[in-house]
Amino acid sequence: MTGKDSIYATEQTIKDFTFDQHVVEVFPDMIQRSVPGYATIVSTMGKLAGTYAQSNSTLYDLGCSLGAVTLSMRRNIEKENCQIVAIDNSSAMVERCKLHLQGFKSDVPVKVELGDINESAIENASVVAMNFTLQFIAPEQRAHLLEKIFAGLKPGGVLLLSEKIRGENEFNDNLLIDLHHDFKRANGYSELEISQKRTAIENVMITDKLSTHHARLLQIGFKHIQVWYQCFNFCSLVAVK
Ligand code: GEK
Repeated sequence: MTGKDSIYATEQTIKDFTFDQHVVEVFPDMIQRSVPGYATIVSTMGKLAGTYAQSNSTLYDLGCSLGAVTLSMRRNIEKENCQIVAIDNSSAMVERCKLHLQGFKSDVPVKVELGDINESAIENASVVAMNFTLQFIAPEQRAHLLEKIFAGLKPGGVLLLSEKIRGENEFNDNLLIDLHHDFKRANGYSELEISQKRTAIENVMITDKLSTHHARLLQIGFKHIQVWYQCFNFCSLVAVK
């Protein structure tokens, strides 16, 4: 059972945000009230995985948290002999993810692994999903991780990448931040919760501009890059090898 996110509801000394047991307990509520369109993004990533999955290949869910994207991909895979590898470096997340996945039946095998995606092998992949995970990787490691993913993808394989983005300039960034904060208020977060969460996350989640993502993916060699979703400062794209 998971509950309502009230982690920052009381005034406190703010430490850097981590994906610990407290976060696991409220994660579905937290992400759903914080990320506009989360349910649409997860279900569409599943559909895209169904379209791009290749027979005899592996689909990856990097930074899987409780396995929402894994489940969505698994529901949509129709090709033969596919498996899913879901990886997260939070042991609390991985333990809960395994329990959660046991609640659903499927013929597609899933391996849930505790590990750092910077160190994990990506091999024989037709689909690699990173739903709001790259933003937690140190900026200087991002290109290397994406190069490894590109190398592990089969021709025609895809990266499904969702990210919180930074506006292209200060004015645009503030406009998007204001809209996002309004969204959080409308979902019941108080001013204190919004501001304390912002402080907790600012050293751990460094966002890139959409133009930075686009240029980096092109530079790495992705052939087609298409943003299919954006609401405020949250976007999701497909990059095809
Ligand atoms: C969802 N995709 O529900 N290696 C492995 N995992 C990592 C690393 C790393 N180096 N860094 C962070 N994580 C999910 C949501 S949440 C996004 C993803 C959010 C993991 C971290 O432990 C957390 O579970 C996840 O990436 C990011 O569709 O909470 O905004």
